Amino acid sequence: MLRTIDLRGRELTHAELLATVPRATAAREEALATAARIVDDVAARGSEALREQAERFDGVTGHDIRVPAAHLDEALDSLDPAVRSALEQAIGRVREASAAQVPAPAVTELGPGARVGQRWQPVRRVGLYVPGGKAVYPSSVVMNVVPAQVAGVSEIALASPPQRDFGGRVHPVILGAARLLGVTEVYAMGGAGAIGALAYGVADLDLDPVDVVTGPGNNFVAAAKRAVAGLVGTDAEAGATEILIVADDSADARLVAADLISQAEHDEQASAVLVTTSERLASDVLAEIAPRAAATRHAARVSAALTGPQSAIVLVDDVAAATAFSNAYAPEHLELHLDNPRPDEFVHAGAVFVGDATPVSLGDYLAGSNHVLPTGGQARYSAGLSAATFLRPQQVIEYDRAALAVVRDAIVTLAEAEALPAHGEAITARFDAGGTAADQT
Ligand code: HSO
Ligand code: ZN
Repeated sequence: MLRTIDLRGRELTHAELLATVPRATAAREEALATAARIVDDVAARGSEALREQAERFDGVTGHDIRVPAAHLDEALDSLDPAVRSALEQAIGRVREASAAQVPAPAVTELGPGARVGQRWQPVRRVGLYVPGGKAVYPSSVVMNVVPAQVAGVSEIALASPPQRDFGGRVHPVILGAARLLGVTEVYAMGGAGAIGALAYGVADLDLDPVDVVTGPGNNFVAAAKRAVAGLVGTDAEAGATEILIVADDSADARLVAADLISQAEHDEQASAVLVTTSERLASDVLAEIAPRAAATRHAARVSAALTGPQSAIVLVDDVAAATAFSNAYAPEHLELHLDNPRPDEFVHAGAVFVGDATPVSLGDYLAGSNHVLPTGGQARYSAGLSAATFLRPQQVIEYDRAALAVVRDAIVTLAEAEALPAHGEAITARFDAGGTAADQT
C-alpha cells in the first residue's frame, strides 16, 4: 500500500530534503498549456466557448449558464433540513473565526502633524469557484463566500460546473448553500473556462469581470488561476489534497490510518504522508490501512492515491527531523499526533491540526477554520483563504507643513542622490518665498 522512505541515520540539508519530499507536481505542470488555451478561448469567444467546453467536459448542452433566481429558491426550499442545519452551523463557525482575520485600522504618528494610516479595503467584486467533478463541495461554498462577506466584498459571483445528472444545473446542494448565504449571482460553468469567464467577464451573460478569483479545484483550475493572475488577484493554488501526519509512538494507528484515508478519498492525485519516529506505529498503520482502504466507498480512488508516488510513510530519527521534513514539504494539512506537540515549530503548513481529537475532516467542515488551503508546497509562502484574501492594506498619508519641514532636507538630499531634482523641487516649492509654507519653517 504505502511505500516507505527510511531517512533514519541520514543528515539531509534543506535542499536535499526539498528534493526528497514526495510530490505529485508533474500533472499540474502539464495542465498549464491546456488551461491557458481554454482561458484564451473564453476571453475571445465568451459564452460560445463556455457552451462547447460544457459539452466536452461536462456532457451538458442547452443549459442556463446564468442560474435563474427561481432555481436558487427551489434549491433552498428542497435542501434536506439536516444538511441545512449542518451548513448553518458551519457558516456560523467560519463567520466567527473569519471576523478575527479583519485587522483594525491603525494610524501611526511619526511626529507632530505626521501621520501614516493603514486601512483595510475590501476588493469590490469577486469570483468564487466551487468544484463539482469527482465530488461536489457545498462546504466549499461556505469556505469561499463567508470570508468574502466578512471582508465586506460588495459583489460575489459564484461558479460551479453544470451537472449532467441534474439536467445541466449546478448541483442542488451547492445552489441551496449559495442561496442560504444570500448569493444570487451563480453560473453553471466549470474548470479552467469558468476561471477565464470570471476574470475576463462574458458580455452576453451580463457577467462583469471580477477583481479577485478564489477557490479550490483540479489541476486545470489551479493552472487557469495562474493564467489569469495579474489580470485579477487570485488565492493560493488549492489543488489535489495533501495530508501530512507527524506522529510518535504515542499515536493511535487506527486514527492515523483513518485520517490518511479521509483525504486520499478526494482524488487519485491526493497525497497522504505519515512521518514518524516509531517503527511500531509505521507497521501498525500499514496493517490498519489496507482493510480500511478496501472497505471504504471510494476504495479505488483511495488505493490509487495511497499507492501513488506522492504518498509514503517516512521514518525519521527524532521529532526534530520530522519537523524539518514537514517544514520542507509545507503540507496543505498537517496533523500532529505527538506526546508533546509543539505546533509553533511547524512554520510551513496551510493549517495545523493538533492532537488526536482534531482530524482534518473537522477542519473540512465545522472547525470554523477555512478548508481552502495552499497545496504543492505553496504553504511556504502563501496562506489559506481568509478574510485577508479579500482585503488590501491601503496607506493614507497626511503631513502638515511643519511636519513636512522636518523632513524637507532629507528628501532633497535623497532626490539629488537619485538625480531626480524635480522631486526635491516639489518639496521646496512649498517653502519658497510667497509659498504657503514659508512662514512655518
Ligand atoms: N479536504 C478538502 C476540503 C473538503 N473536504 C471539502 C471535504 N469537503 C481540501 O481542504
Ligand atoms: Zn477533505
